[in-house]
Amino acid sequence: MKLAIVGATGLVGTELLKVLAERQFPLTELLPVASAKSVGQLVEFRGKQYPVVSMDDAIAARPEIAIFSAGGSVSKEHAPRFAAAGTTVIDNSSAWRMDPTKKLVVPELNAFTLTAEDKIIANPNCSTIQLVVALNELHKVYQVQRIVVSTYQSVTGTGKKAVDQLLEERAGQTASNPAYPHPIDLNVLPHIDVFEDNGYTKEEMKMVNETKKIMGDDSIRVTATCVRIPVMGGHSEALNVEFAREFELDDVRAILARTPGVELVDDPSQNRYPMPKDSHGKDAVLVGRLRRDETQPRTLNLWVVADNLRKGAATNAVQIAEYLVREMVPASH
Ligand code: 2RA
Repeated sequence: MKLAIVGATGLVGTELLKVLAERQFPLTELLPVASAKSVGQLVEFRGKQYPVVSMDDAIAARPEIAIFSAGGSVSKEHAPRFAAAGTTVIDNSSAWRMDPTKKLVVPELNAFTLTAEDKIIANPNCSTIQLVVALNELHKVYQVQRIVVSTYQSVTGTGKKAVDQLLEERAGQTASNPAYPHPIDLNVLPHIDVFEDNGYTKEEMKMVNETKKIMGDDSIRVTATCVRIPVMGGHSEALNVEFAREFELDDVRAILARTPGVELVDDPSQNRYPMPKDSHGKDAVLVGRLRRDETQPRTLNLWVVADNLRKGAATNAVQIAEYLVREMVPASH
């Protein structure tokens, strides 16, 4: 099984290698792909050094699977080239997510929809993944009608430049190469990605549109406020969810406890609730602060935290690859 990682030297690419090794993904040959200037650079994987190869060489090697985390323009240009060569692409960018011909997959919810015809598979946005994992089983029982979500997103979601800005500001320096238009340390920015004509940011509209596509229900009403906070890893979200059917909190708790991918962390009497620092290195989506919204019927408040580089990106992509190998062993080339 040959596997290409396009964007192998970025934050998510590095996390992908870590997760692939941890989960003992059955690859026999790794093809790290990065920018032309990185070709030849060595990438360590399971104690072995692999040279970064060019995009063309990776395509020519005809890997069974290629996982992309290299931005939308690189994916738009090169994912179809891999697909034409017979490779199945799993893409972390937003390039294909809302394309009606492409599947947007969170394995716990909809991996079963995949077929051998799907040669470009979209990995959802990190903040969307943790939301739909948390609501998956509750939706089946009570039918989600409306979601109001406010996010508190870590700087690792932006990338290394943002991490450097936070660290420099935290050290009392002015950021040498800022990722944000304002200081991020001791501050919060209600601005993730770019603003659209409707006054929402692209990040907020990703949550609105991707959630409905993954949950397979365009009637679900979603409104989002996405905020960047000075945290080094782990996205948090406050969800207010209105259901079609009435619920009992004890039943909600029991359903969350059996929801695939969820870890219930909810005991305020012991100050136990999900926090970003507790999500680091974990693949579970941590859920807590369960309480009824007393201001309107059939509505629940909950707090959802996940490692945005892992379940929010790398692990979700690897789980899709594992599904492909398990269910549809790609033709060996
Ligand atoms: C962010 N979700 O957190 C976006 C992209 N990873 O910046």
